[in-house]
Amino acid sequence: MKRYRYHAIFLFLLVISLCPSLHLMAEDGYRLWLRYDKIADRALLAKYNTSVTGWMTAGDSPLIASAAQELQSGLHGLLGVKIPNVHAVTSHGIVVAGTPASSTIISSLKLEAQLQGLGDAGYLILTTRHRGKKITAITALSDPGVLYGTFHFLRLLQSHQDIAHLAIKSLPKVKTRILNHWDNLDRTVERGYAGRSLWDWSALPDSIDPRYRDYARANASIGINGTVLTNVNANAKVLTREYLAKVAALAEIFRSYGIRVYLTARFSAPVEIGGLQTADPCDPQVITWWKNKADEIYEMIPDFGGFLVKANSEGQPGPQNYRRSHADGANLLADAVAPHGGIVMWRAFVYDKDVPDDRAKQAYNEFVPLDGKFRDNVIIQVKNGPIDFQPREPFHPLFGAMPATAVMPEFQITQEYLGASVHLVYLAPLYEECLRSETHCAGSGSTVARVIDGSVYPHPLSAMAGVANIGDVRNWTGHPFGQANWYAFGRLAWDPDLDSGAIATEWIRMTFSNDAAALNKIREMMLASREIAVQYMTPLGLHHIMYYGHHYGPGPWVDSGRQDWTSVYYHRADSLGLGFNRSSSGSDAVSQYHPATRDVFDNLQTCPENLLLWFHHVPWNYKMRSGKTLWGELCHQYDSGVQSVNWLQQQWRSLEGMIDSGRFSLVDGLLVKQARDAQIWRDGCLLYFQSFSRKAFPANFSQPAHDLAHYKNHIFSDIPGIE
Ligand code: GCW
Repeated sequence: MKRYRYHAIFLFLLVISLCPSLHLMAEDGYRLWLRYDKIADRALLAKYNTSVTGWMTAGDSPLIASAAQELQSGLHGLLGVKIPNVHAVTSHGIVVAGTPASSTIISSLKLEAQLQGLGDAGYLILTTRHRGKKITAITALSDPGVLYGTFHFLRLLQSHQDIAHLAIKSLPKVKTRILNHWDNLDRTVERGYAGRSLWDWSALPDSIDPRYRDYARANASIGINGTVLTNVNANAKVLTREYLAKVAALAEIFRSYGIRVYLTARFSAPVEIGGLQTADPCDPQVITWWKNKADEIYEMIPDFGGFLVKANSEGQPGPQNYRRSHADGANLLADAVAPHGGIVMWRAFVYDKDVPDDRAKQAYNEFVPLDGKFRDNVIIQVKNGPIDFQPREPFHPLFGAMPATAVMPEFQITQEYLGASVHLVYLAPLYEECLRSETHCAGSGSTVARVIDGSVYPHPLSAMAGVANIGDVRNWTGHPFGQANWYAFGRLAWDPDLDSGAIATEWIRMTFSNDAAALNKIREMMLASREIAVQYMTPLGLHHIMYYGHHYGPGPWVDSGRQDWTSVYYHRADSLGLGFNRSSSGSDAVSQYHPATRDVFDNLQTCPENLLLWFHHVPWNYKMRSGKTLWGELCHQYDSGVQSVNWLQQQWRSLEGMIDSGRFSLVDGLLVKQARDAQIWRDGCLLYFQSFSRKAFPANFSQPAHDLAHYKNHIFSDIPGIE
């Protein structure tokens, strides 16, 4: 008897371990927004089952193979039955994916006029007829377009949309939609909070982690078409032949998903790995070295995208080491990759502790005089704001200020200054705020989005970069809601005019639930979350007052070390008031904006209150629009931030049972930490600023539990990626 019992238990365990659907129930977040679980709504399922009875793809490229694989697994999963791969349209409901060149069915539809202008990535999804049979055509002028259209079509099913009468046309407004990985060759990730780097350099090129393909799939599903594999604080070793072979292996996989590989180029590489005495961009040997290096790379990776460079910034080498300009440096590399169609993304994130001027002004001062001096295959990569990925910054004044040069934005997806992978912060509203900002550079309507997509000043290149939040933890991003930031970045790079609420809706439907009650609650949380973080971290335009080094907790008291890395440099608290005077009576950073914007920021009365302390040093008793004094408003902002995190917690708890238990309890636990640390932000910052304002906390204000010294000594020892 006993023996049989053991057999039975063993058999049961074996079945469990082999049964895929039971694995899926575990819901560990690995599948991201591409879950393809069977649709539970029977009526909807019945409708879909008549609209989709078979599928076919045309063409034999790896991209089309990826589209076919996606249709096969996606339709099977969502509809709960195997949908046949057919070779002819003999019934209604066939999905036909291909280009007019690859598919006779598509070419017979005579879609030339509609396909015009779709370029190499746009697509159409049409409900139409072929020989009397109703079909869904997913078509484009190129194979990447077919793949993007396929993902869009599956998204419609995943998010329960009507697919009976489709007439969708979509094309990207930005050409290069690219992730920047700050991944080091030892698999540590700078500002990474989701485990180690995905790239297993020691195992490459011989072993290929299946995860590489899943990474590429996820990116392609949101339109991302490029990835910079290595940290901008670069290691020249990645440019050696040995490493290039590893890079080529990754490029091979990513190619099937339309993703090109890029590398960071360490400016001193000719010295470090080339044996030269100099890296001077005007030295003939250096020019030849880069040219040969580029030739070698393209011989191994024919579709290599190009280089991303951080030069003369935070200790990185660059052309200024040789008294040359950023244009000399960028053009050196641009000339090397130009014969192969490569590009150079040259970062404008430069500032120098020895330059006495306001750090916020330095990039503009450095780059505007170089406008027009860069090659056509150079694009200047500018952070969204003039300091450094803060919870709120005004848009960078370089947007719209270099009409003769292509300029691209760099957003941070990883939450360096926004709570790492612990705080629930949906970043699309931050990206959107920057993209919709009016630069006024060419009259009204010249928003940052219009500048970077080339509609204000046309250029051959356009691009948008996001610093990735991805690592090798099972759910990719640590915080389940970090996935939404990756998703939103891709969607906005495709179309910078998308609405952050609409993007959240798509993501929630695919990732968590199509149930209206759950959807609305989660969306409400997401859309409020960024402003909540601003409130408990850096309200009213405060910035860069994070803890020294790790940037997770508060550190307004940081006052030693390199001056432009201290907090006191940025908040300028004193007995009179608070804030950095960047108005015309101060550092005059305002004058880097177009006069229409400058005047608004310059005037205390018209400056938006959410940027007040960014641009002005404001007296403690200054009357805010709420009627409170600055001090009273500051207390109110920090306090409401904390209360709102408590609200986030309650909202989330009310979702129990509406979403799977795995992700429910993970987020629940993270919110506990977030609430605790938001309270530390509030109490630490207010106690510190109180030592300048010398004012009492408002009536009914809950007093900090400890004294200032306690907060100054708080160590955040349990934050992933932070020691
Ligand atoms: O925000 C700062 C970060 C650095 C980063 C740098 C940059 C990669 O603290 O870690 O270095 O910006 O963007 O170059």
